[in-house]
Amino acid sequence: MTTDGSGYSGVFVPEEISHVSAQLFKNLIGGRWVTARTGKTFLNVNPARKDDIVGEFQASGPEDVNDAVAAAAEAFKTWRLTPAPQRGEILNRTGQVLRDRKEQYARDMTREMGKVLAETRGDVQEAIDCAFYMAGEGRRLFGHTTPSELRNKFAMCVRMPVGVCGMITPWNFPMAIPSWKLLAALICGNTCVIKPAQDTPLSTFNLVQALVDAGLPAGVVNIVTGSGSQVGAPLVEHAGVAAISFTGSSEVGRQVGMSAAGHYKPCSLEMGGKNAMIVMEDANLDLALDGALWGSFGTTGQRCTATSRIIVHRAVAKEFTEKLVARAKALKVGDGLDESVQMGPQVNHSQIETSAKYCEIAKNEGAKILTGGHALRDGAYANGHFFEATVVGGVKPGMRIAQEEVFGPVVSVLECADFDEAIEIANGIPFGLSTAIYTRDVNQAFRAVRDLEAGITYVNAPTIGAEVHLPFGGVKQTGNGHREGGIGALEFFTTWKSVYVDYSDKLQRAQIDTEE
Ligand code: UN1
Repeated sequence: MTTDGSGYSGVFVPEEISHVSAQLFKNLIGGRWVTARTGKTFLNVNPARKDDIVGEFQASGPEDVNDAVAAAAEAFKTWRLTPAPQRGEILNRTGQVLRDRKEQYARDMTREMGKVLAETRGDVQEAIDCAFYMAGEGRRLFGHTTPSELRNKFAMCVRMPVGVCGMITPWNFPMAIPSWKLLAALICGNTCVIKPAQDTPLSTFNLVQALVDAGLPAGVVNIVTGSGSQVGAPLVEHAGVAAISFTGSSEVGRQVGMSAAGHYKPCSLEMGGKNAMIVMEDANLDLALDGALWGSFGTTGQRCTATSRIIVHRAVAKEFTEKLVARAKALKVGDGLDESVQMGPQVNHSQIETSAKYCEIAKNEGAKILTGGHALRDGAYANGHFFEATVVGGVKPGMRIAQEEVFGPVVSVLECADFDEAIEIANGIPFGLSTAIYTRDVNQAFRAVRDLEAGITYVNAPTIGAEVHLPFGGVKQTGNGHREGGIGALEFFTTWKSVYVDYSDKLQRAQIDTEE
């Protein structure tokens, strides 16, 4: 890691740890890299090669959260007054730094998270896109003016930062998702404390290092690594934290939301999905197959937007399913650092256990594993958390395999008789993040856009592939009404102030003196 000294007061010295020979990473608090007050650390391990230790990170506790929040509160005093276009310049430079380091950061990410290099390059690219998009917001952050009901009175609404923002981020998009939160919060004038997932802290360090090297002042972003109970929960409850932005499971998100509500805190939750792709009988089947494969097995199925249900019209179901199974079987699974590999490992052992558990559940419910269904343990696979690309057939809408999020390379195929039934099946779940329809009938496509209950609908493209300048999030148990990306993010990270300027030089009473 490097620094250019701009606004950066700490010195990061990599330390060799004798027992694991791993680089030691410290928390970033008030511009200084510091060890946790707990004196404890944890290891970040490559999921493709368990003997490869990516780094040793701080297992922090509530006192470290206190320090980080105090630093962020101090930095807020000046950052909120830094003109937004200047904040935007720092984000613009951050985008350039990330672009220069894209390959290294992608390799670091594949090593800590497992997904293949093409995808980790995409993850870093998403942070680059976000940096440039949010940099531009520094010259917009539009408010609005509106007429006053009184004479000689001016009315306008302006966006204000909310203060110190706490962020809890997942391991599946370990740079893109922190970038959605951090860069949106920063352009709005907030300061931040971020707790990255314990499986993938390095990518957040890399993102924050890029911000620091681009000139971000000390204390504006602070990183505290550690567990949900020791760092996440204290962050949510901390009186000095004005807002919480969380991405993760619906189960944990629910706890985060309830805790934040108890502290009267705005809280943005982005949670689970059970995303459906509808394939109608008039679809371009080869295109739908490409989409199904990418949507289901990209990121080893570990996206909240992953295609996990394919609802196929019965007229084409047999042909589609046979071809899907053949293509899933042919996928090359392995270490994502090998450019020829198409699907990497799952992030940890517990995730492959979950995939295996759902395959069992599916079989017990009467569905059929058409290919896959097992962890890969032989030969080169023995040293990592690999699971076969799995297609489950004969799935009925009410089965648990069709209702619950697996977050692994396991896709269910369901048949439908017509468009209406496809929509009914697609909507018959507790989640509502992403959806897709493959059809060449424009009427059907627009009806799907209207009727699918989800935050995102794709026509003739799979359920993954959201771009940073459009709102990202979902309905039902996927979210609590907020959006990331685009101007949706600004809505969460700013609060409206209504401003009335009376230039009449006399007392005017709203709602009363209106008839002069
Ligand atoms: C996620 O699914 O967890 O839309 C985030 C996509 C990516 C982001 C996914 N741009 O697939």
